[in-house]
Amino acid sequence: MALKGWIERLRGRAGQPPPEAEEQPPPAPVTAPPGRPPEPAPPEAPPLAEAVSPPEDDAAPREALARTEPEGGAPSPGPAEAPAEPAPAGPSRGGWLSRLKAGLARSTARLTEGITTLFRKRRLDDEALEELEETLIAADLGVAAARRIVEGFRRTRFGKEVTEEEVKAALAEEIAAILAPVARPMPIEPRRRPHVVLVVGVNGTGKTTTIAKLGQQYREQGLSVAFVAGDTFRAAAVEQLQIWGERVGCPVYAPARPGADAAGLAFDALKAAKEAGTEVLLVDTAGRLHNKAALMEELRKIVRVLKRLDPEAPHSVLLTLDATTGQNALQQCKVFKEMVDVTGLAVTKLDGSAKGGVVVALAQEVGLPVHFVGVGERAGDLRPFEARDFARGLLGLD
Ligand SMILES: Nc1nc2c(ncn2[C@@H]2O[C@H](COP(=O)(O)OP(=O)(O)OP(=O)(O)O)[C@@H](O)[C@H]2O)c(=O)[nH]1
Ligand SMILES: [Mg+2]
Repeated sequence: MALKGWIERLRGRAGQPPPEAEEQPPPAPVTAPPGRPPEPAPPEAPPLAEAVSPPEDDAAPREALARTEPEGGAPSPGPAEAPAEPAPAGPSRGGWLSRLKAGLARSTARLTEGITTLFRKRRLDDEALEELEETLIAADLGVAAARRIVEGFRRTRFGKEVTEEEVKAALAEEIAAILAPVARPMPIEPRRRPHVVLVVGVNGTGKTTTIAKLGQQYREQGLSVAFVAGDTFRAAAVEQLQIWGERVGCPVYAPARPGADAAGLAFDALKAAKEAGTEVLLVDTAGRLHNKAALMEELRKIVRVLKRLDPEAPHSVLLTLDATTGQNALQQCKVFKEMVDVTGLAVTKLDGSAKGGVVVALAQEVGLPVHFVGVGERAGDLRPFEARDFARGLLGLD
């Protein structure tokens, strides 16, 4: 089809009613060929923020399936949300542990400062345990977890003289015991073709970046991956995902125009991904919590239309939480669980936060699986959550 006709068709599609209003599922807006498999990301690509220009005309119709290959040419500034660094391959386990520890440094400082002064040459008496409980609450572990940990200390170490190192090691053990039940990897079943992951969360919590990081990691595992730019109202959000798609070699299903129906896009994208035999489909969404009712309706509608094509989709609903928001993350869990069937969490920005202890509160009080933690903007900075590593990292232990 000639380009002009194709764009006209896209424009026409944008004005159609949402898919759930129709008796039959709507046709895919575009029959863009699936094309050849994506190329791996260039190992030495320029910094992402400099790779692509912002769109000149936000209102211009876009392709519904955009395959963005890395381009040459002079770098120019990108959208504000674009990550600042390229995405290298994931670090070794040793490298990751030191990165995790470094990322958690601010949280560690907050937690251990109190402990250091508290337990120097002291017996673990009632007063000391009370102070420990306060320290843990101040470090965002939450009242319930703090109480549980202190009770553990009371049972096993009450009245004994303890060194600072002993206290830290024992705390790490108690914390790891709280975290262990929620430390579960996100199951991906490529045979579903595609396994659909709906990524939800409040604005700025790291949805888009998490999608990009996961996309890169799954690609490195040899899976075919595509993204859906479901935050359709913000042209910059679509652009940000397209930049990432280009970088990590994943096709991006984008709306025909800003503001197009997100559920319609999700439906069309899943249909096209099925036809293309894509193994993992990562769906970005809007996070406008200030209009909770509208967001709930939008997310539920996305889920409903996905189920028309695959009754089990979305197979995962990943909620991203920004660790810097501390206890607010618990509230966000509650709100999003009301909206959609959240299956697991990704806790981001632990590197910028002194509130990493909130992961313990989440484990104790919410109990949803914690699939990933993020300690930076690079692809390798998002890793599966491991209870012991995290607990020891939080205490600054190797
Ligand atoms: N330091 C740090 N920054 C992160 C991490 N994860 C994401 N970010 C940054 O946080 C900012 C927001 O991330 P996005 O992925 O755009 O968040 P979003 O949820 O998609 O935001 P909206 O699209 O506005 O709803 C970006 O600048 C990311 O680079 C992390 O683990 N550590
Ligand atoms: Mg986003």
